[in-house]
Amino acid sequence: MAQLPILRYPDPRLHTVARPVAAVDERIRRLVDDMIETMYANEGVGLAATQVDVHERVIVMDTSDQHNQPLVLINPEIIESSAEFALGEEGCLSVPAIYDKVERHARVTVRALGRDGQSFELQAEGLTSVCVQHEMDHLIGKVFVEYLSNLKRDRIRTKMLKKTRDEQRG
Ligand code: GNR
Ligand code: NI
Repeated sequence: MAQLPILRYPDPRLHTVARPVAAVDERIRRLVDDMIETMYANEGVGLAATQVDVHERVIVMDTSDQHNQPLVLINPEIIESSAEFALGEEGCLSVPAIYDKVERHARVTVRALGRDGQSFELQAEGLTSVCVQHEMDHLIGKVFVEYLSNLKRDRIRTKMLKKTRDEQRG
């Protein structure tokens, strides 16, 4: 297993639309395992392949209390979403130290392939529902800050560019 570098906003590669996985083979299983390691190492509750610069429809998540129940969603599709919406605080490993509120469907039902290539359905609510929607947005090239006002997004962009520059200077 290996940790993968995470793209940081405003990297234009975060806006790439991922293509479906053609076959859940050894290459995809290795990607999944590396993504799980990367997610845990960075204390995230989810990670989309887009964030590690792989533009295929692969998500890993773990919203369990003990962080010991990794979920793998390959080629995920939302098959049902609640009419009810909920406002929740979000963060993103690609936009470190920035948190803001985003409105999402309160509940979603997702169909996906697991690490074994078998189709399954997930009924999600609470943080899991937020996380699935956040990760599926990454797969279509969308970062949560794009739901915020232009003013907030511009401030975040400037802050992130400075932070990245400062870190490179050391
Ligand atoms: O670790 C993460 N926490 C989080 C908190 C609230 C809503 C969404 C998330 S996802 C984020 C990890 C990440 O960036 N996934 O793409
Ligand atoms: Ni994210």
